[in-house]
Parts: sequence; C-alpha cells; structure tokens
Amino acid sequence: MEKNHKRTLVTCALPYANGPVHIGHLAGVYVPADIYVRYLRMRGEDVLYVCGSDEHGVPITIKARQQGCTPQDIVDKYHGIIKESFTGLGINFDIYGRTSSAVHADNASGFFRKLYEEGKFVTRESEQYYDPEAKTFLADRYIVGTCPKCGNEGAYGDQCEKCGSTLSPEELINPKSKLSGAEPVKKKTTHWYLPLQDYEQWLREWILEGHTEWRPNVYGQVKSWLDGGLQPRAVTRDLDWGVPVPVEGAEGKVLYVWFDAPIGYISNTRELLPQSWESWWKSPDTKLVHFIGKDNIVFHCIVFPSMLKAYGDGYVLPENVPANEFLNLEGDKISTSRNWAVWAHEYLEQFPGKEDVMRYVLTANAPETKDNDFSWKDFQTRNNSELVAIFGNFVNRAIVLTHKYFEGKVPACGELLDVDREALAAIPELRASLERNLDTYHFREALKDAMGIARVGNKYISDTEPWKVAKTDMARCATILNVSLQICADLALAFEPFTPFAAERLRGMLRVGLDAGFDHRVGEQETVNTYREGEGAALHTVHAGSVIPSEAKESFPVVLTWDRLGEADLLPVGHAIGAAELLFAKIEDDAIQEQLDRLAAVRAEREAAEAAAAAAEAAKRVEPQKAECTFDDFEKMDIRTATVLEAERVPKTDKLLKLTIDTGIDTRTIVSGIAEYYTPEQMLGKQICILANLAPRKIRGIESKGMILMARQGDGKMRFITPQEVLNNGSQIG
Ligand code: B3M
Ligand code: ZN
Repeated sequence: MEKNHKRTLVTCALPYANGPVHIGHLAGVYVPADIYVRYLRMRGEDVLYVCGSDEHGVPITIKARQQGCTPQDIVDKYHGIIKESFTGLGINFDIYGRTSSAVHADNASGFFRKLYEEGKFVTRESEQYYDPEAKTFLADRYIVGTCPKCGNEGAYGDQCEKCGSTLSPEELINPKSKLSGAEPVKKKTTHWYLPLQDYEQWLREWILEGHTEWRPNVYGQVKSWLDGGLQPRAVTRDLDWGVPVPVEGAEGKVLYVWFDAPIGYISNTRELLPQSWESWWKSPDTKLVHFIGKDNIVFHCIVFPSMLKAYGDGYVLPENVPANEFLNLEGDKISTSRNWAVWAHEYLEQFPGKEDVMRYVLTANAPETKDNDFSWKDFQTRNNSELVAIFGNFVNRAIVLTHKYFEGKVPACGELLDVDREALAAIPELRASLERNLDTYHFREALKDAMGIARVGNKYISDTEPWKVAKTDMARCATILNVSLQICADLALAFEPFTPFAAERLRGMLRVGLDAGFDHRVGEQETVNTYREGEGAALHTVHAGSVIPSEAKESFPVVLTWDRLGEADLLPVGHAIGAAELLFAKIEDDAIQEQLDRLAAVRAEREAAEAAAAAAEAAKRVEPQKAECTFDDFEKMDIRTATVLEAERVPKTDKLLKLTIDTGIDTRTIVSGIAEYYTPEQMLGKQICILANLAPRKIRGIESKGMILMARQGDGKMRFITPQEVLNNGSQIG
C-alpha cells in the first residue's frame, strides 16, 4: 500500500435528514467506507472518519409542509434515526454532525464570505417564480401544474413524476403555487454564482491527467461534464431554510444546499477537533477520500474541489472518490417516496443480531461498477450457504473438536503434511489479494478473498476429518486442529472490516484481543473520562483529543494484529480458547416471506394508487362530439322514463343484466351491458331513461326491446340516467 501520506481523512456523503437511510445508501456509500476505515486502522493508519446529516434543501421544507411542522422538526427526527442506524450497523464515525449546527452555520457563512470578499463569485439577475400571496420565491418543486407531455395535473415545476419528463416551470400548463394556490408571477432576483468554467483547465489537469486511476464511472462522468463545458453554478437560493447568505442585501436568501453541504465535512471536523482540524484539511500529508453515490460525483469532483481551489489556504483535494452505482430492490428502483426500500432502522429491529449479514450481503452485491439488485432470497441464501455453512461451520467444528479432544487448549502441531502446508500457504496469498483489493476500493473482490480463507479452512477440516483421525492418531488430530485454529484466528482478522460483530465474537471464542489501531477519536471538546476495555477490565481515563484503543488488550493474553494475518502461529500451543457459539444462525423461509409480503403490500398499494390516479385521469377525458345530426333524426327517437320491476344476471355472461321494466306503455324486457357497474339488487325499483322505439333484438336468446340510456365517462365507467324527481313511467324525454 503506497504510503505518501501520514493520515487519511475519510468522508461519507451526508445523508439528507428528510427520511431514514435504506440499503441503497448503505451499499452505495456507508458499508464500503466503513470497511475501508476499519481496514486502514487495522493496518495502523491514522484515520479520521467524518459524516453527518445534510439538513438543508427544498425537499426538507416540502416534507415539513406536508407534515405541518417545521424543517427543524423534520431534521431533528431523522438525524436521530439515521445516526442510530449507522451505530446499529457498526458504522462508527468519529463524528456524525449536522448542517443545522451553529458550528456549520458559522463555518459555511465564513467560507462564503471569504470567496465573496475576494470576488470569486459572479452575480446574475434572473427572473424567478414568486408567490404573490405567500410573498416568497418558489423553488421549481413548489410549482405544480399540468404536464404538457402527459396531461398529469399534478406535475411539478422540475419534473412530472407520472411520465418522468424533466420540466421547467415555464412548460407547465396552468401553473399554481403549492404554497398558496396562487398563480406564480415572475420576479427579478439576484444570486451569486461560482464561475466553474474558470476552473475547467485546472480540473482537467488535476483529474483527467492526474487521476486516471479513478473508477471508470467517476472518471467518465467528470470527463463528460468537462467536455460539455462548465457553466456558472448558483451558490445561493431564495429560501427561508438554510444558512443565511452573510452579505448586505441578501435578506431571504440562503446558501444553496450543494454549496453548504460539502462544507459540512469541514464543519464536522472543526466541531470534533476545534484545535487540530486544519492538520487534516490543510496538510499535504493528508489523503482525502470521499465515499459517495454516483449522483453526487459532480459535486465532489467538480463543484466542491473548485470551491476549495477558489478558497485557497491549502485545502486538500480528494485522492480518490470511489463512487458506487445504485442498488435496486427486488428488481425495482429503491424509492423513499414510494416506500420501496429496506430501511436500515427497520432491518435492525426485524433482524436483531444480524447486522453483519446485511453488511456482508450488501458488500457481496455492491454496485461498484454497475447498478445491482438486492433480493431477500439472495440475502437468505448467502447467509445460510456462505456465512453459516462455510464460515460458521468451519469455526464451530474447529472449536468444538478442540474442546472434545484437547480440553479447549490449542494442541501441539506435529509434522506437517502436504495438505497442511497447502492450506497454510493459501492464507498469505489470499491476504495479499485482500490487501490489494481493499487498497484499491474493490470491496466485493476483497470480500471474496476473506471468504476464500473460510473456504480453505472448511475444505481443510472436511478433507482431513480430525474426528476420524482421533480414533487412531491423536497427534495427527492435534496437528489438524492446531492448523484449523490458526485459520480461525486469520478469519477473526480478515473479517473485522466486513463483519465486525462476528469477528469480535470469534475473537472472544478464541480468547484473543485485537489491536485495530483504535475505534474512536475522542473529540477535543469531549472529555471522555472513562471507558471500559473489554469486560472485566478496569475503567480507563482518556484525555480529550486522544484515541480510544479498539479492544481489550489486558483481558486477553494474545492480541492479534493485521500484520500477522497468515502466519502459522497466531495462537500459541496451550492457549485456552472459549466455548463455541454459533457465529451465524440460519435464516428461515418465514422470515424472508414476511419481508416479501411487506414489499408485495407496498407494491399493491402503489399499483392501486396508480390505477386510481389513471382512472381519475381517464375519467376526465371527454370523447369528441359525433357528426352533426338533423332535428328530424332526433325526432325519430322516442325516449321515455321507465321503472325496473325485476333484474337478474344473464347466465354465462359477466356484463349482461336482464331487466323487466314498466315503460308506462307496457311491461317489457331489456338486456343491458351494465352488470360490471350494477348488481341486479341495485337496479330494482330504479327509474331510468330508455330509448323505447329501438328495434327489438335477440341478445343471448333473450328478446330485448329498447335500450337503457347510460352516461359513459372517460374511464369507460357507465352510469344510468335518472330524472331529478320521480316522474310517471312513459314520460317523454326530448
Ligand atoms: N445530501 C445526499 C444525496 O444526494 C447528499 C449528499 C451531500 S454530501 C456533501 O442523496
Ligand atoms: Zn407527464
């Protein structure tokens, strides 16, 4: 691993605090970042791990309006849920801050002010839509109207969610403000812009020439943005929620969320390390890595670097931006608004103790080079046939047999045979590949390497069958179990980045500690005066700014370190191991079916809503007028009132009712195609209107004399016509 840096600063995209995080966020950003940070720390790297909630932006204000509360209420609710979700999944940032914090407001406005005072912005006057009643400018999303493409009356000023068209407010038919319903008017407003085009050449040199090693999806997207020519980018907005623009004459304006959010990385660092944050952000010895999803590439590779370049002051630029593609769910795009997601906090509630399984499956299916899919069946299969049947099964056999034959102590290793040497020799090779893949952000491949160690162990113990050998050659059995236990210790190291909970449980079974650099950097404001290192150990005092060791050292006689991964004597002979526990438990079909049923219900609800919306739309459709007719044509028709005396379904048909009606002239039968809309019971006694002198016709063998007049709306639904008051049967209609 190249070492041209002294420390690594890892940031993760700040999740919008307008909803919980779901498996798409985890797969895209947070699980890979956590694997990387844990790995670097195990290799002794000094790492700072920063994230936090992104609490500004129009979607949050829309959600607040929808829920009749304030934007602060929304972000307070979801900031907590998101933070707990990360902790629950073992994603332990050094700080998980928030952009509604005072530290960020101060930092972001100071950042803006410096650029403003140094003339790095240009201003532009433009005409924006304004709500004359609510007396506020309207973001595109706050304008609704009829989509010019599909007629959807609920289209937004930026997009029609029905036909997916990207729109501008000008295209909307009959635009209305979502706030007051008033018709929006155009009003002049001035905003500040960062002239990105001024940084185009520099970005080309820095990225297209200097970072050809970046992932193709990232490099390619940056190249197409640069080839397309960069435009000035607005850095302020007319909105009442956000960091106020700190200059005269900017009342009612805030920093654009994508200007303020990346500065949040710096603000969160300042909050944690008010004295030493610059040693991270402004030192050439810092390696900066941004973990993001593909929809954030332009902001992290073009906009934010240009902001830092404009600011100067030696800010570091990202060494890499390993952006993932998107994860789909059961073949469908994950969608917060359509509740088509597996929410992290719900997963933790519904699958207690299976935090690692989700981390494992999301890594195994990580959308690193292309969109990928999560299915509950695959989740169950990977847990049962990989984690349980290979990793867990191997560890369990090695530990159980050591207790069975050697009183739970690591037995002596006798003469090695080829089968032993092959197994032991495979581990360093897998470690080398594991490190290569982790160093280059190939986490899916890295997980295969770690799982490769488990496969080696499982095959070794299956091939050597120590439970049989024990009957005749206890020394040989000892050698086999010694080798097996060394491989178990390798797994306790190799899986720490991927499945930290299981790795820790395995180390507990092996009675070994872990020196993983450290788990948590103590904030300079934070005076953590006590922490417990492993159960039973004494309380320790740490001072602000120091770091807390990752795990018990004193309470275990053996401490594992990453650099010993693959050595043949991690566990010394005679070392007492703990009792075997199940590392992973099988996941039964019913648990999966419950999840599939939940998604099916979500899908059914959505489809019903879509069908209802489509029907409502269709109902509004009006058939064009027929060709002109003459008064004489009309005069020929004899339309009368009549009352239904009897009604029954016509056998073997879905659409026909046979009605016996009193026309005031006679009692007759009419067969009518209204069974889809009315039951016989509903028709009994109703006064209807009929075309009495329509020539009789046989329908399904029944003579039908006349036709009931029905009103048909655009969706094809039919309704019979009844006079406003009960009239005599036979009353003439004309
Ligand atoms: N809040 C996340 C998103 O676009 C966005 C990331 C900000 S990172 C500075 O989903
Ligand atoms: Zn549309």
